[in-house]
Amino acid sequence: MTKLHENDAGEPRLFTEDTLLIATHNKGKLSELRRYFEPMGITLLSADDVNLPEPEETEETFKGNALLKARAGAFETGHVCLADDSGLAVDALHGAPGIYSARWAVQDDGSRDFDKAMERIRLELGESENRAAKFVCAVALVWPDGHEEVVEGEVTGHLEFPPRGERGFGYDPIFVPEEETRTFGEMLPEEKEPISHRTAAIDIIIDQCFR
Ligand code: ITT
Repeated sequence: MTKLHENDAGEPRLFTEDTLLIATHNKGKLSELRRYFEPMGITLLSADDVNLPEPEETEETFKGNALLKARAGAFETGHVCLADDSGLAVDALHGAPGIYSARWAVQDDGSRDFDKAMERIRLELGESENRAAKFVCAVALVWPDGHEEVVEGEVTGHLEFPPRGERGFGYDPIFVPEEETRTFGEMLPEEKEPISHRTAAIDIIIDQCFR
């Protein structure tokens, strides 16, 4: 995994509050994010706990959308807010689905079907022999007074079809990280965690703001 783009906004601010709002509506992400912060004894609130509406993701980068979500959470609730914008970038598809990873799964009735999204990737890849892909994760931390931090991490690997494994979420069943033979979907949370894009980003934020 690679940790990218250390915060570019100057001196990082330390988190000294008791409560952190994690502004995600994605249960898979939430359970992974909780694992980092629970051992620190911080009171964690989820988007559901505070009935946080889902903002429209109008930015064109992972960092932009992570900031947009974290700002919305912090300004609406008055709590320091952490948000994650992530996705799968496939080399042969010029980085798609990328920031549209969640949107590729949305069905006509608004529900999400990742079996269909994974099948779309398989179809769009066609006969291409280039199966290289990476997961990217941007994490933003925003204070109610407007101070913000944003970082990014990634994990490179390749795609395999058909999907394998019942664990994880989203595109995990088709992604095989470098130096592995199993998909993320076949790994236990404690096996995915040390190598994941989310950990790469969170490690930087923890190092900068939760020391
Ligand atoms: P929030 O915006 O509420 O956090 P979301 O699911 O809409 O939830 P994103 O817009 O960041 O989040 O979409 C990211 C999508 O990329 C997500 O729905 C997953 O399908 C996929 N994704 C991100 N990280 C992943 C991971 O670790 N494993 C598998 N799929 C992942």
